[in-house]
Amino acid sequence: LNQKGCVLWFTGLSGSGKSTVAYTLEHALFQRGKIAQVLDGDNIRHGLNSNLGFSAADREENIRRIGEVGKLFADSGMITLISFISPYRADRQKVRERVGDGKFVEVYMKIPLAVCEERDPKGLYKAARAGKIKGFTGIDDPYEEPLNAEIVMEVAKEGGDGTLAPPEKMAAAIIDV
Ligand code: GGZ
Repeated sequence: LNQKGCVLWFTGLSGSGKSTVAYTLEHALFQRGKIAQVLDGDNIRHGLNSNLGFSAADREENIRRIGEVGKLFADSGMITLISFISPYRADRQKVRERVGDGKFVEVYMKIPLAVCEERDPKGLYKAARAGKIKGFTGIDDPYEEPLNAEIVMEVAKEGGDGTLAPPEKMAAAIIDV
C-alpha cells in the first residue's frame, strides 16, 4: 500500500463489511506506524452531511462532498479509508478524476445481495422488503457494480454457508497490494 496520501474507496451493498474492513485496516496500519483515517456514515452522515438523505440527488451530493474531503486528506499525506455504499458508477468516477487516478484505489466489496439479506443484522433489508424503507439499495434502488475496481474483495465465502471472509484477512490482502 502506497505510504503517501491516497484514497482507498470502499464500495458495496449495506452489510457487505465495508466499514468493518476499513476500521480493521486502519488498526493494522497504526500498528505498522502509519497514520490512517476512516470516513464513514458515522462520522460524515451524522455531521457534515446531516442534511442529506437517500434520494439519487442526495446520494450524489453525499459522495461528492466525501470525495472532496477525501482529496483534502489524501493531499495532506493521509491514507484515507472511505466507506460508503456509493451505488452510482458515475459519482465514483467523478471522485476518481477529482482525487487523481494514481491516488484513488477502488475496493469493491463483492457479495451476493441474498447473503446480505440473509444476514441483515439491523433488519434494514426486511424493512425495505416490507416497504417500510423506500429506495433501499439492492431492493428498490440500484447498485451499479464497479467495472474497473483496483481491488475486488470476495466477501462471501464459497460454499454459501453465510459466513464471511475474516476482516483481518481482507485487510491484510489490501495492505499487500
Ligand atoms: C441504503 C440506507 C438507506 C437506503 C438508510 N439505502 O447498514 P447501514 O445502514 O449502516 O448502511 C446503510 C447506510 C448507507 O449510507 P451511505 O452514505 O453509505 O449511502 S450512499 O453512499 O448511497 O449515499 C444503511 C443506511 O445508511 N440506509 N437508508 N435507502 N442504505
